[in-house]
Amino acid sequence: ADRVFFVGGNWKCNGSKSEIKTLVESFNKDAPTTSDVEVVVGAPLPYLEYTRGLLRSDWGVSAQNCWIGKGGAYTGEVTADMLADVGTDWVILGHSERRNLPELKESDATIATKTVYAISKGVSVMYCIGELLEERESGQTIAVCERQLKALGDVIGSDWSKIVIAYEPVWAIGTGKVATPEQAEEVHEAIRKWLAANVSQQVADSTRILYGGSVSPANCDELAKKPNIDGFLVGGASLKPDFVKIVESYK
Ligand code: G2H
Repeated sequence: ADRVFFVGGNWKCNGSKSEIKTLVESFNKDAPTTSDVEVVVGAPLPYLEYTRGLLRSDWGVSAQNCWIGKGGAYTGEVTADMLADVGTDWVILGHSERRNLPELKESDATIATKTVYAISKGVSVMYCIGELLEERESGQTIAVCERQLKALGDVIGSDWSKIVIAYEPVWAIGTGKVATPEQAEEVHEAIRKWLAANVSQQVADSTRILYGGSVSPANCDELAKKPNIDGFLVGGASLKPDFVKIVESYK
């Protein structure tokens, strides 16, 4: 399949203007210029426009959340319209931290609604799914991922061209406990089968499925060899200059 390798950085709630400047300058200098990998960095909202202004033009900028629809009396929220207006190409939606933190607890339906609205405004979406440790241990991994995919499938229709799927097993996030290439590949293959059976073969063949959860320069090459792993969503390791090594795992 001719899926362009994709690497997303998710800075989460970290950074300052001076730290972003130093980091972005190293990315601009050290990373290869090639159409063989698509790279996007996810900055906190106050820094989106600042990051866009500094970052090399062949890399995209992503937000990490947005409101479910158009603007209005929603104190503290930010719309996809606003993201697009300040040059944000992508948004990460359904990250496990937003699904599971007790203060946030976003539902499958909320995340799916956000996704459809963001796409309608021209903002592409990294749609995150993945199981909790207890769900893996009770044999529910695939069922949980399918439930999270179905929430989107129910509302999005047949065009998935502005979506990449990020499979992030929650037990592997920020824990240093990366899924083995075999564990990740098994779920990625199931996701692609789900797309073929429930959307279309064309969408199954063309949609990038990323792995996320403790991806590092040391483990990315083995994961990237798997046929259904089309890239990564990288948290902690995207805050360091050697994120470039993960970008280079497309090779
Ligand atoms: C998973 C990932 C980035 P980390 O949340 O989305 O974070 O690479 O730090 O596990």
